[in-house]
Amino acid sequence: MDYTQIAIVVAIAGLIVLLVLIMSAARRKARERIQGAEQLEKPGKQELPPAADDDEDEGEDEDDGGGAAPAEREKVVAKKPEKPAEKKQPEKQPEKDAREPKIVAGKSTADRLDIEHPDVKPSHVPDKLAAAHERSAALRAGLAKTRGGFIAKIKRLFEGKKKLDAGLVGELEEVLFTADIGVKTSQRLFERVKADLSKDELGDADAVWRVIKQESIALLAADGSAATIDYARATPFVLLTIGVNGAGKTTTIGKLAAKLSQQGKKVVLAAGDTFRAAATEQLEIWGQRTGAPVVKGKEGSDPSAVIFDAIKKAQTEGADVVIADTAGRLHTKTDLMEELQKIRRVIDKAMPGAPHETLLVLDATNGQNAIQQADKFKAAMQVTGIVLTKLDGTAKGGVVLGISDELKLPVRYIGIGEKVEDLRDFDPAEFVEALYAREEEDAA
Ligand SMILES: Nc1nc2c(ncn2[C@@H]2O[C@H](COP(=O)(O)OP(=O)(O)O)[C@@H](O)[C@H]2O)c(=O)[nH]1
Ligand SMILES: [Mg+2]
Repeated sequence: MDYTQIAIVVAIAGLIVLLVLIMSAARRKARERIQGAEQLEKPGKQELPPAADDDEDEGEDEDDGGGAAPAEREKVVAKKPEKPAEKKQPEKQPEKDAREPKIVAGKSTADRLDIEHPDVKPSHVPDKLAAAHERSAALRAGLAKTRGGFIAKIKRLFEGKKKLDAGLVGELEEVLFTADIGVKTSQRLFERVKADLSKDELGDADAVWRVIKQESIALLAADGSAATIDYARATPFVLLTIGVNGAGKTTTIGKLAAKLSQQGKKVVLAAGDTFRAAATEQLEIWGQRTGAPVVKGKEGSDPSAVIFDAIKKAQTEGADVVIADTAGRLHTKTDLMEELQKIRRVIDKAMPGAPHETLLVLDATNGQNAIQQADKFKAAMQVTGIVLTKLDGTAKGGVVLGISDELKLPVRYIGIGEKVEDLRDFDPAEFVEALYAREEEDAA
């Protein structure tokens, strides 16, 4: 019987031990579940850089399961408040994530407002707008002196007047004719204004401005001024620059080489101004800046031969564009025009059909003299386009109207400063807007 009692006691003790074991296992499982839930409450935790503290905590928790000492428990409890603090950052994440799909849906005004949040705006859009704004502001600044000249005079005529009287029409005629637009072109502009005025008896000042602007754009856009040069038309595309000394040929070539290189075109420069050693050096500096090789000859050597070599080099190396510089003045015994004609013939020998563009470079500060110069060059050479430089340094920018109207040649580029970006494709509408810009726009 004693044995039976002992067996019962042992069985009860075994049961108790088993019960204790089951309970502690259940407790551990319950704690694991709570911890799992806490982990789930921290979305994006995996994306965060692993925090060393977290790892240590987990290690301690595991030890707890094996029966942690009270001191250790306290440590764990003391560490707990850190968790909500850590959670603060990830908690923001879902808010942001939730906002993004809302924007896609774009249902409410609030959502649309969210679209305008700087984080969400496509970054290139404001950049492009800012660049365009900068471009037109630079052009306006470049034309400020011209605007202060005849444009300001016209504006003063209209000040405080809504209607034009006969006296004012006469004054307008005078201002136009004394501007550097040129007699013929001024007449054309004025006739147009008068014709429009006669329709409505006396037109208002705004209408006159509109007519002058429209007629200016029409003048400038004629003869293909709006068309830019198609450099892909030939390979290599041969561009010859001509013009008097100091007009800005070499500078324009350098700026153009920079622009074309930026577009990924391979450019070869020909130092065709062999008259002065300094001219070649000037071109070489641009060559170094833009990475374009410069073909040169000795001082006083045959410019035709230098340009011929440059075209051959471009052909063998697969270059896209050859830009040839020329002298603007020669030894008195040599005629510049004859020399240029020879250059032209030799270029055609090097590559039949070339040059593909002959740009006459004119200095805007010369005003009406630029038109007279152009007439001489045009008589000797097949000029295909005009580059008008130094518009930034003169009040005579109106000459561009006369050049377009009288020479019947497209203005390809304009120079409004000495930096690369100051050589601009000529856009008649953009130019006229900048030329007649109001003072408020200047301040902007
Ligand atoms: N302000 C201004 N200066 C210019 C412009 N284009 C050329 N120049 C300057 O005019 C001067 C003569 O230019 P250059 O290219 O040597 O004339 P080239 O003799 O025809 O080759 C240089 O000092 C240039 O920096 C322009 O658009 N604006
Ligand atoms: Mg030069």
